Amino acid sequence: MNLKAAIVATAAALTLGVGAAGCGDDEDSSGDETASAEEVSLTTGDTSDGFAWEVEPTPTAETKTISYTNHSKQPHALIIARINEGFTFDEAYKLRGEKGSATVVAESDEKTSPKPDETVTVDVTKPIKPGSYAMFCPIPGHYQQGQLKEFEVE
Ligand SMILES: [Cu+2]
Repeated sequence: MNLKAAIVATAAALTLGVGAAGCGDDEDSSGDETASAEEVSLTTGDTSDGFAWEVEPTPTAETKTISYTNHSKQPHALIIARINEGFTFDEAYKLRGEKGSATVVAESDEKTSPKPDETVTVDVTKPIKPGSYAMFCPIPGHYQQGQLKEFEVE
């Protein structure tokens, strides 16, 4: 009886220990800012007043693919575009990237626009040259509710 209790307790402690170690490892790898940005993770989800939009790490000239996970209850899409000089992101969005306002470097299509609880891979199809970029969901109203990250590439 006592022995059995001890074994159960030991097993529980081991399980906890493994769990804690696993967590620590995850934090180490995701927090490594010097790691390659070849694959960028993008996670979206619903919040009380819009959408979450977590990008890790920030894309660089080396970025080749975006792993896009949708925890939201509705489908989403993705565009990464260089916003050309003389235009703000809002202006380029209204112009749909026309009139030289933006250059799309990655864009999800029917297959790579994630439905709820889906993870897809979106490829970068044009060189990410130095400049100002926006990474956003092009579905009307969505970037205004949080699905937007603006970043610079040196
Ligand atoms: Cu969206």
